[in-house]
This record gives sequence, C-alpha cells and structure tokens, in this order.
Amino acid sequence: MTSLASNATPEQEKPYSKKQWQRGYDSQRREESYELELISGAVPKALQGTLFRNGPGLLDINGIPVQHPFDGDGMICKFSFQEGKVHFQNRFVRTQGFIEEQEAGTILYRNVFGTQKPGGWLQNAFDFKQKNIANTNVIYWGNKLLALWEGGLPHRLDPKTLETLGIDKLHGILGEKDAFAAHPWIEPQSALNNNQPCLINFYIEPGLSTTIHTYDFDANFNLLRKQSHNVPGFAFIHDFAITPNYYIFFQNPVKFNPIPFALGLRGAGECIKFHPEENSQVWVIPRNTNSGESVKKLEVNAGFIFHHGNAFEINNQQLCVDSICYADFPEVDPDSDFRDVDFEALHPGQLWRFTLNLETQVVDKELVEPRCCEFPAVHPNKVGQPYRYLFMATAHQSIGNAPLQGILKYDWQTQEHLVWSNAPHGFVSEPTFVPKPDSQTEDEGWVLTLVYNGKKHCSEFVILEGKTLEEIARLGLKYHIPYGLHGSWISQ
Ligand code: 3ON
Ligand code: FE
Repeated sequence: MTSLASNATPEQEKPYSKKQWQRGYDSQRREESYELELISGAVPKALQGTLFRNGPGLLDINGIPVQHPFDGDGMICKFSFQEGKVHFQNRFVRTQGFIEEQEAGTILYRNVFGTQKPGGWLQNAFDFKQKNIANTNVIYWGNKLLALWEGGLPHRLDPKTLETLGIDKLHGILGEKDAFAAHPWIEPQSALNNNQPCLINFYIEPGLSTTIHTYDFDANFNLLRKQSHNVPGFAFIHDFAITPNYYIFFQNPVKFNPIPFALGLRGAGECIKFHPEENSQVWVIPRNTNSGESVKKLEVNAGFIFHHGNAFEINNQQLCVDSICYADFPEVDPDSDFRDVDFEALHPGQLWRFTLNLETQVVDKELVEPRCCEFPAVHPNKVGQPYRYLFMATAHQSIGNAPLQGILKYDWQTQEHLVWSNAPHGFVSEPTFVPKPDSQTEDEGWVLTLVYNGKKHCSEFVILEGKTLEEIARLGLKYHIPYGLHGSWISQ
C-alpha cells in the first residue's frame, strides 16, 4: 500500500470530468429571449410564475480573465412559466463599471476577490475604487426588480425587458455610500407588521470596527425598522438568519491585512485570513426595539459560513440556526487560475445545526449532513419557523469535496435524506422550492434548478418533484449560462 496521493480519486473514477466542469466558467456574451425546448417530461401547467436568477456572466473582460468567479459581472436570467411552457431571457446588468469596461475593452477596476487592473501592482496601488458588479442575487419586492451585490447599492431592472434602470436607493432609505446585502429574507407573516410579509436585510459597514445595519421593509418598501450595531473587529458576513424575534449574525473568525491591498499587490479578498482555531462571534439582535432586551454575543467554533439555511425559536431561551460550514475558508491563491482548483484539497461545505441558549449563552453544535452541500433552500412559508425539509445543491459522492451535481432533500423529522444526481455531465445551481397551489404538506411542490450540461456545453432547466426528487421535466437552452449564485421565484 503506497501512501502516494492515497486520498485522491483517479480521474477516470470521478463522477465528473474536470475539463467539462471548467467550461461552465466560460463567459457568456449572448443576450437573447426565446422559448425553451422541451427535452423530456412535461412542465406542470400549475407551475405559473417567474424565476429570476443572477450570477457572474463574464469571467473575462475582452480576454483578460477575472481572478475569481465572484468578481464576474452580473447577468440576470429570467424563466417565465405559463401553461406548461417556459420562456427564457438573459441580460447583463448595465452597471457603470460594466459599460465603461466594455467600451474600453479592458479591466478598469480592481475587485474584491483579486481581480486587478493589468500592468502590475503600480497600476493598482492606492486605488480603492471598486466596481459594483450586481452579481449575487435578484429579488422582486415593492414593485422593484433589484440586482444585489453586498459591496454596493442595488441596481433596479425592468422586470419585463431586464433593462437596467440604474442604482436604486430604495426611496432614499439608503445613502450614496451605503450598501445592501445580497441575502434578504422574506418573512411570510411578520408579527411586527400585523402578520403581513416583510423583507428583512442588512448591510455591513466596514471599518476598524464593523457596523451591522438591519432593515425591515413592508410590501411597498416602506422602512418599518432600522437598527445599527457596532461590533469589534473586521467582519465578512455574507448572510444572516432571522426568527420572529431576532436577527442572527455569525461573525466569521477572519482578519484583514490591508497592506498588500493598498500597495496593489493583492485584492482585498486575498488579504482576508481565516483563523479556524478561533470562535465565531454570534450576534443575536432583538428585532423588537421596545422589548428592552439587549443584544447578546455568543461564541462557537463554527468554521467559515457563507450561507444559513433557516433559523427558528424553540422557546424564548433557545434558537436553532442551520448553516453550511467550511472547516477552512477557500482562500484565493493570487497566482493561480480558479479553474485549476484541487477539489479534494479543499474542505466541503457541510450542514450543521447550532442551538443557541440565550440564557446560558452556550451554543451546541451538531454535524447533520457530512455530504458536500451548498445553496440551502426552504419552503417560503417556513422562513424563520420550525420546519421539516431543507433542500440543497450537493456533490454526487457522499464524502469529500466535489462540484455540485445533485440536489439533496434533508428531512429533520426522520433525519433521512433523498438525493437526485445529474452526474456525470450535469452541474447544478441553487435549488428553488416552489410550493404547489393549495399544497397541504411542506414538500408538496417543485424543486427548480438550472444545470450546466458539460457534455453539450449548454445549460438545461430541470424540474423535480418536491416529495420524491423525481425529475419531471428537462428543457434545453440554446447556450450555456455560467455557474450562478442566487435568485428568487415570483408567483405572477
Ligand atoms: O467588511 C466587508 C468584507 C467584504 C469581503 C466589506 C464588504 C461587504 C465590501 C466585503 C465584500 C464582500 C463581497 C463583495 C462578497 C461577494 C460574494 C459573492 C459574490 C459570492 C459568494 C458566494 C458564496 C458561495 C458559497 C458560492 C458558492 C459557489 C459554488 C459552490 C459554485 O457554483
Ligand atoms: Fe450567497
């Protein structure tokens, strides 16, 4: 028995081809509008509405590669479902930086995850301007379709044409220098808003210490509540969790060294150092400012967290938060191509449940699903509530880190999971759960996901049955859509 590369799977035994996976990161310059072609199954007639999705569409500017996919310009995809047919449209968000760079034919801005202007460090030193790339999420709320990126203000789009209408400060609620995170929650029945739906989001204001701003909006984007809390140190908080009474933030144990960034040697994201031995600071902020309750700080060793799946209150002392955790932060190597990533050398994202005791300030944690997972999704009526099912994108094999090729449905009641896999040629994106009209049970619905078919170098849209994860329809696009980030379903 040789120890040489003992835990590496030989290429031919992998459930995917790395070459195929890599091409899912080719830029897509086409912008079109057409009806999708049915490949198999049938689109349920009862599935009526629109799925908007966002993600990096350009992974290079005129042939000059971006350093990291999170630095790619945002491109919106719109899938409209009507009478068993699906209409598709895609369009780039015309941010100021996108327009300028397309005109110039070169990279004019540094970006957060390491993209630099050509010409070496001298061209980049002391340039702190950043391009708002509007690439992380897209929401429809208060009559506005908004492309979100957590480093800057939202961009408003025309929901019919996907035309960019410009930066949107939400009726002046946001200031010129503010930002708006890419992870709002829609609380279906907000106790603090006469049981009407609320959109809740935050914004991280960086500095020597960090300010966390939270916002609750009613259905017309009127601001119901805003809070601002200062927390010590630097923060990289991509997502948060909510319950009826709390906002919950996990402040990852990271430190930022601004010097290589200032000197133009590295991007800001490449100057973030993760300290896996240190605890995350868990900030539990009461939503009701009249409750007299103070902000609580708890601590737990939780690894690095991008996404939370859901949270809920067990009683008035205990909260559960379900999150995807990484034992190590996937740090960006400034000298390498992100497509050459050695999957097996990185830790997978895994589902953990954190139980927070607000009285004793003790946090219990439990590894729930060791399989590599990302992009958690729940039934929209269960946001912030006790719930039974969590849907996630997952790897084909049950151990190790690998590309996302399947969908996993986790059942908290039976602690069992179901997996649908599209290996070897399919690479999935975030699942979206859409309840069936008049559904009675939590998993009575459809799971929608956009798949990159690496064999055809083309994307396909897949509809799964929520109860069984059985594939019920597959539709073909005319070209590929690079791996995306987040989106939302609107039932109109
Ligand atoms: O203090 C803050 C620090 C910081 C890093 C200030 C800040 C808000 C400006 C900031 C910027 C953060 C940004 C711009 C984050 C953008 C994140 C982004 C575009 C995407 C994150 C995606 C996360 C995951 C887990 C994606 C997974 C993808 C796959 C598995 C492959 O499809
Ligand atoms: Fe995210």
